[in-house]
Amino acid sequence: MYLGRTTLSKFLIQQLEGIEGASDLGALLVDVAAAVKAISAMTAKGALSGVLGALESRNVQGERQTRLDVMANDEMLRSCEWGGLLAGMASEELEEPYAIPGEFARGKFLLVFDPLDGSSNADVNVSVGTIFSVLRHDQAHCPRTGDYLQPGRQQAAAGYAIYGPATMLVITVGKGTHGFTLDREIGNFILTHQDLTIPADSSEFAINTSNARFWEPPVHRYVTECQTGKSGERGRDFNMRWIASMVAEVHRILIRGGVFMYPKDTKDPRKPGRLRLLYEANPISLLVEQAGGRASTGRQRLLDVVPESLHQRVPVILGSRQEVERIERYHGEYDCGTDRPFISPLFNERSLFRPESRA
Ligand code: AFP
Repeated sequence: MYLGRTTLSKFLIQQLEGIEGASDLGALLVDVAAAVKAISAMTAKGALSGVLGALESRNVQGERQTRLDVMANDEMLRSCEWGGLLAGMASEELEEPYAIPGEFARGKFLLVFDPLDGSSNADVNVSVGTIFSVLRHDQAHCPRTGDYLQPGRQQAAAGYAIYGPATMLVITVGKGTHGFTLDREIGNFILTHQDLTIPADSSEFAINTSNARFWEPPVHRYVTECQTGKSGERGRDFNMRWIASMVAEVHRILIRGGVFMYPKDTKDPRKPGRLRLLYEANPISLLVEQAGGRASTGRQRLLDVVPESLHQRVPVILGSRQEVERIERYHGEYDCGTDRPFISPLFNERSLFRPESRA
């Protein structure tokens, strides 16, 4: 394939050879790409679009919706509902799954998405994105919520768009992770990053450190070691990033390595993490694994988590394999109590986490 010349459609024809439902899956990804082009045009207008800012409404997460959230959601539904490729859709912005209107034929895939991840950043002109996951539904019945609750390892395809200085589409159909850059002059996505590969090792981590007092000890142990750098356990200095747009963090990791953490914390005991499993963690985890990285809850491979509800949240630790393996090891040592010599004194006296409260 030629970088800088191969279009998304041409690449998909070759990539999907031998995959079940190849032509419909390829056509669906082209429909998603069309939606992404329209969302890119919306976000590129910035304040000129008159759609920045938050609405009074809140989504099922209880989070304030932005006008762009709603418009991006509508765009995904309108672009993908009519092609006869989908049995149904689910979105971060919709409490219940979206039924394909009666006038359109139904297909054998489910599309699950976060239409505008990081949308709170749109007002300050920081990169945002669309994250999507494709599941199979080859049952005769209309999909019910339970049909969406498939572990991430069953995804037929996954991807994200990042609306940054350039608009890019990064996808996998299970044969590696590949990046396409939007050429606005011809309105086409062109292959620019074939077979993205995450370096196994890294000295860059991303986490919202304002939540440190709510973290479990293994996360605190890992971050403290990164912060003590050369003079500590790791013997080398680390760099930190936090953009508050998962898509932007993940894109950086796919290009140059690193680890992204939104771990389990005690900030809101009802929520085992901030990020949603079906339309954030699962598609991103498939892309990361297909690029040679690792994606974990800290205690389990993310793609093996069996969903229990449509908007379920999950702890997310992903990126460079060796760093994620180290964090998993720290969770294991904590859970079986062999981490005592390593954890910060903070967790000895005044700890939120006393041994009897071990996970
Ligand atoms: P929004 O879509 O509500 O802006 O949330 C973005 C996000 O889900 C994810 O993309 C970021 O990594 C994370 O939240 C940022 O969370 P903090 O606001 O706690 O930093």
